[in-house]
Amino acid sequence: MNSNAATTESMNRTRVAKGVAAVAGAVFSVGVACAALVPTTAFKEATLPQVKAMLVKDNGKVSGTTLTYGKNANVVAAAVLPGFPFPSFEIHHVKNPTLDFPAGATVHFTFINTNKGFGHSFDVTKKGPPYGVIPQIAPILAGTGFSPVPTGGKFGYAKFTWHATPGTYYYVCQIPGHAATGMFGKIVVK
Ligand SMILES: [Cu+2]
Repeated sequence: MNSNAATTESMNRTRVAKGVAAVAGAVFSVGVACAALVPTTAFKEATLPQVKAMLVKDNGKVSGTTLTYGKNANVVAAAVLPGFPFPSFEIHHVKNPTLDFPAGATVHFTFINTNKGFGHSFDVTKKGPPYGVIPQIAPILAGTGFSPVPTGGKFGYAKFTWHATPGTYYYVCQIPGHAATGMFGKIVVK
């Protein structure tokens, strides 16, 4: 190897190293930006049979793409069930349904990430669409924050309770790009 070749080799290595550092920096800053946006809820792990048992606990009544609940509401949301488009939420096997609650309802949300290889969040806000690629939603009124990515036959789920006061709200996924490409739904309380 002559000295010119050695210099070129060294420059190439530097370029590759800089490229890797830039990508790592971008991923890191997206992570930090998102972490600052969301509350945290402890996710627990469930097996597939446990997930299936949780999914049937939803007590909404389906009418088209709307689910109507009573004063003691159990909402069980999943992302993303087999057969549904990525990214989306499913509740009572309906894609991104509108959720109707009576004023004063106590809403017990369960969110399950069934989407192998991907993280999601289920967060409630008054901010409606359109959403940016980095949604930058504040304030979040209630929610799960980011879920773990399912691995080894275990799926992350989290629960939280929300007291419904009259108004229009939205549930959204705060993972960059997800709300912007349709991973959200409407909540109506009256
Ligand atoms: Cu998502």
